[in-house]
Amino acid sequence: MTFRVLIPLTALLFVACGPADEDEDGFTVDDDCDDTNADINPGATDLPRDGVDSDCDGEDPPHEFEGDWNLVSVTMDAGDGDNLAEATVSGSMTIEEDLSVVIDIDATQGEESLSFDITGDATADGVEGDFDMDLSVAIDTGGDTLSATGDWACTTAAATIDCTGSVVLEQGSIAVVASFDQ
Ligand SMILES: [Ca+2]
Ligand SMILES: [Ca+2]
Ligand SMILES: [Ca+2]
Ligand SMILES: [Ca+2]
Repeated sequence: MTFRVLIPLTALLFVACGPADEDEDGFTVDDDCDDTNADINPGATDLPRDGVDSDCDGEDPPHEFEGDWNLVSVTMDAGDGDNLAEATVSGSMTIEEDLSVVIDIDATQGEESLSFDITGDATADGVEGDFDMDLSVAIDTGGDTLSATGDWACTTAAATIDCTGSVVLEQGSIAVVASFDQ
C-alpha cells in the first residue's frame, strides 16, 4: 500500500474513532452529559428547578428569588388617603426551595400598630426574574385579627425584590407596594 492511499485512510480512521456527538448538538460525549438529547449540553440555558441539569454543570439551579429577604419599604393604600407611607415598618420574607412563602410585616404609626402574618406560594411566571405570589394574610390590628387574601406580582434584580399587588379584605382592597433586599 502506498503512502498516497495510507494517509487518507488514516485520516478517515481518526475521524471515525473520534468522540461521538450522537445527538448532533455540537458537543461530543466527552463534554455532553446527555448525548441523546440535543437540548442538554454545556451551551444550553438551564431553567431553575425543572429537575434537569440542562447545561451539564452538575446542578439544577435554584430560582434567584429563593432565600431570606429583609423588608426595605412598604406602602399600603386603601384609597382613603390613609396609608402606611408614614409608618415605621419592619419585616422579612422567606421563600423556600418548594416556593412556599412566609412574610411578616409590622407597622407602627403613632399609637397604632398593625402586624401582617402572611403565608402562601410563589410561582415563576416564565419570565426570568418575575414571579407571582398567592397569599393568605392575617392582620393583627392590636386586638382584632382580620383575614385577607393577597395576589402579588414581583420582579427580582440585583439582590432586590419589588412587588406590587393587593391585600383583599371583606371591607375592601388595599394596594400594596413592597421592596425587599438581602
Ligand atoms: Ca452531543
Ligand atoms: Ca446533548
Ligand atoms: Ca434545570
Ligand atoms: Ca446546571
